[in-house]
This record gives sequence, C-alpha cells and structure tokens, in this order.
Amino acid sequence: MVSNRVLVDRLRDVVGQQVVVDPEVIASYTTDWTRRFEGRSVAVVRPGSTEEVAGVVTVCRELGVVLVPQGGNTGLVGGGVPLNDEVVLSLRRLRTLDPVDAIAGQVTAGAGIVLSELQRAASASGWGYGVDLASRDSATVGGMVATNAGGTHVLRYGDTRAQLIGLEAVLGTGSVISHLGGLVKDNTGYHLPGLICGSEGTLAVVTAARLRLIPSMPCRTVAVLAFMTVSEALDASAMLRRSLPALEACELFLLPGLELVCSVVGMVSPFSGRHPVYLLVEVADHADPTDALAEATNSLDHVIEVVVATDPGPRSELWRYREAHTDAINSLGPPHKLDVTLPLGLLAEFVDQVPDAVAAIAPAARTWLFGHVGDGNIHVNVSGLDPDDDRVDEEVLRMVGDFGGSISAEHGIGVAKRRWLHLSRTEDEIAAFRAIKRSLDPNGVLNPNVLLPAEEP
Ligand code: 2HG
Ligand code: ZN
Repeated sequence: MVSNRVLVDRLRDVVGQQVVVDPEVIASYTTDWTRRFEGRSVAVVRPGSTEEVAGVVTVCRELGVVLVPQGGNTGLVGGGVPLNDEVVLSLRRLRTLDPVDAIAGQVTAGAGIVLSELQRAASASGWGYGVDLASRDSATVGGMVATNAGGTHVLRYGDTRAQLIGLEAVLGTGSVISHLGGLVKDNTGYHLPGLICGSEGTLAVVTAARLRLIPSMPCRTVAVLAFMTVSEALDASAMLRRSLPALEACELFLLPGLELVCSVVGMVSPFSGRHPVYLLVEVADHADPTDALAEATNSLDHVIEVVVATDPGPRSELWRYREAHTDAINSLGPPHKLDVTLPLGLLAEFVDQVPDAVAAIAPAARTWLFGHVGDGNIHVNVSGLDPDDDRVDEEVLRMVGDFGGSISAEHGIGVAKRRWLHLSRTEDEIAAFRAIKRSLDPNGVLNPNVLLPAEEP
C-alpha cells in the first residue's frame, strides 16, 4: 500500500498546493449535510481544470488509491463523503461558466458552478434553468449531473438528465470524454451523458455540462390548498395537472411537518385552521396566471382553505413552509431519509400506511412525509432512530418495492441504499451495471463503495 507521503507528493505534482491535508479543513468535506454519514480522509484534492482532474484520477489509478468525487456536499445518501477512507476529489474549483448561447438556449457550465449562479446567468439572458432545489445555493452542476438531481420542477421540465445536452467527464481510466457541441439531434452512438448522469461518480468525474435552458416565465402565482386527506389532495393534483398547462410545481406536506417548520423556523401557519394535508402549487407563465389558477382551484372538490401569493416575497414565504422541512427535521437529530417514488394511483395508500409501519418497528420514532407528489415522489424522513439501525429503512423500502415503486426517486442510492438495490433492479440489470462499471473504471478508482451492492468476497 502506498504511503500517505508518496500519495500527497504525487497529487501535488498534479495540482500544486490544492491538496488539503489539514484535518480541520478536511473535516468540512468528510461529513454529509445531515451529519448521519461521517467519514475520514488523508487528503482533499481540489483540481482547477479538467486536465488536473484527469491527472488526479491517473495518479490514483497508478497508486491503487480510491476517490470520492464531491460537489457542494448536499447529497443525502452518503454518496459524496469518504466513508471508507477514500481521497476526496472536490470539483468546486471548476468554475467556468460560458456566456449563455442565446440562440441555442443553452449554456456550458463547469462542475463547480452553483445552481443559483446558473439560474441567475440564465435569467440575465432572458432564459431560465429547468431544475430547482431547496439547496440551490450550495448544490453544484457536477453534483447535480452525477446524481441526476430532480427537485420541484420535474413535473414541467424533467430531471437533470432531461436538461443535459452534452457532457465533459474524466473516466476511471483517466481519459477525458468531451461532447459539448450543443447539438440537440445527435444520433451518433451511445448516449454517454445519459449514462454518466445519475451514476453517482462511479463511472466518471463530471467536469462540465452543456445544459438546455427554458423560456423564462416572469409571472408566477403560488397557492397552498388544505385538504382532509392525502387521497383528496392527490385527486386535486391530477386535476390541476390536467387543467393547468402552466403548472410548475405540486408539492405535498402534512400538518405535523407544517407545525414543526413553524416552531423551528419561527413562522406562523398561513391558515386560520389546522388541516391535515397541504398541497403547494405554483403556476408560471408569460402573462399573469392567477385567474387560471383560481378557476382551476375553484373547480376542485374537498378544498378546505386556500392561501395565495403573487408577489415574490409572499411567494417565497409560502415555499418556505415546504422547503424548510429538511432543516426543521434535521434539528431533531440526523434523520433516516428515504426518498422514494410510488405509482401515483397508490401513493395515497402508501402515505397513509407508512407511519404505522414505522411505529410497529420503532414506536418512539417520528415519521415525516412530504415531497414532489406531482411526479409521485415522496420523502419519507424518520427521526429518533439510531443512525445504524436500518430496520425501518428495510421495512419502508420493502413496502415501496411491494407497491411497485422505486427505492430512489431523486437522491440516488449512495451508501444508504446500496444493499436494497435489488428491490428496484433485477439481477440481470445489476450484472449489466457491473459490466459497465468495469469497462469505464476498470481499476475501481471512482466511488467504489456506492450504488452497486458490495460483492461477496
Ligand atoms: C427536498 O425536496 C429535498 O426538499 C430534500 O429533496 C428532501 O430532506 C429531504 O428528505
Ligand atoms: Zn426533493
């Protein structure tokens, strides 16, 4: 095994002083955002160019050292922190942002560009970017591509893969693949961007992406509707998807989550009464969509109360009730996070059953349910569990499998779910995944401890 000294010297040959060995600085790279996953590393390498990334991968390959690529460290499944003493490869210094190609409606962004920067650059050119997430001020382009990030606007614009026109990345062999020409129609072989997107740093290190932009929608209205049951809220969601082409987001949260957010963040409920279920909807258009939204919501059955916001400040306030769930839940201690998708027709039944299923295993735990129900994605968060006690995870993910859902909607598999991949993927699919991994990363340098289940020794 190579000594730390040799490793650091070889890495310094590639990136100079951008090899961090100070334990205090390293600490901010080794623990995930939730504090559930805590690793350690001898070094964090911070290359400043694609060539340097290739050099780092090549050195690690030669020395038999494994890497964890990391962007904004906003992942929630432990896939970007060194839980097995990997070297951390931070891509945050890859900060090239080309001018927006206003004719194509595209932009090329380096892996270290933060989502909110990308959104601002797009909007300064009269365009928008189709993906939005609560962690927009930290999540990076590279991380979002590597995990195929979803978020609140998937309903209208699709996930990150749907925005990806081209990609530059370093394979596990150290070779650079670059296809950033921006051609929308380009049937010239395997679609490597689509393969690498969502591969969680196991096949390649994303260094830049060519991204599709969307027309900017200057007029927005947000409403939160209250219901008695999840099933009524989901019926309303289907109705709104059918009747409102400008529908951009359709998010669910429940009374316990709203009350937790209010008490942790210091907000007051926008409603006069306490209602069991809430649906936040956002419409965005070239002209004011408020009347269309009002007409659609007036035609809905079972709405108990509605609050509406058209100005930016009040709109953000309404969004905060939903987006602050993650922070509010984290204030109770590191939660277990189970991000799943269900067939929409079964989602209400699942949401109704999960708290009892959790309570049967862990009576003192608390279950929090919220998510992007317009596309079937629900975030099951469970607080009050030991970080290593995965009995609840197992039970909930098995339920998801039985309901015909997916054990990861948008957060990925990481380390947290790798042993349950078989609940969503067949043996043959997993064998194909392994074959792809071997061919793009033959020495297993890139994030070898995530996504694919550990192989029997
Ligand atoms: C969100 O939708 C994020 O806010 C985080 O995907 C979800 O905290 C979570 O479980
Ligand atoms: Zn989410």
